[in-house]
Amino acid sequence: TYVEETLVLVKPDGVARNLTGEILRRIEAKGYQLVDIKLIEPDRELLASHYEEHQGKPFYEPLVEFMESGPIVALRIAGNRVIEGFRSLAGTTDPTTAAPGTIRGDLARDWGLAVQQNLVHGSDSPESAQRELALWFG
Ligand code: DAT
Ligand code: MG
Repeated sequence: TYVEETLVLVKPDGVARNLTGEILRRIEAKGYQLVDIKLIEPDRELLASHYEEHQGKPFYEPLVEFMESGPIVALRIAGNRVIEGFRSLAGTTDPTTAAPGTIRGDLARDWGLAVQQNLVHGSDSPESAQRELALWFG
């Protein structure tokens, strides 16, 4: 086995729609361990650092504004290959085409609205996970 940790964020749409429990249920049902959890309203500095790879892209400003629009639940979870595994649970970035059975595919609404309203974030590599866990959990 290859136990690792990843950062999951329940984004403002997930918290506002009372989906935190459903998302955590799916994480626990998969067998991942909850290591830490907190409700947080991140400042722009934290968000800029979190999304630094996307700075300058056309969707960056709307993304950061959306992430500032309400509280976020940050989760530190552990498990065998959990970084890749959680992204598989989450589904692809665009909820419109995310597969059924995934968090985004089942629960993210297609309102013809923005792609950023896709309920969750999950780190995409061991390096990102380490960096993002330090940012959100210190
Ligand atoms: P992911 O969250 O699946 O890792 P990402 O890191 O490429 O996706 O992008 C970060 C977030 O930015 C993503 O959750 C939603 C938003 N986003 C990505 N691509 C977008 C696009 N083409 N238009 C609008 N928002 C986008
Ligand atoms: Mg990403």
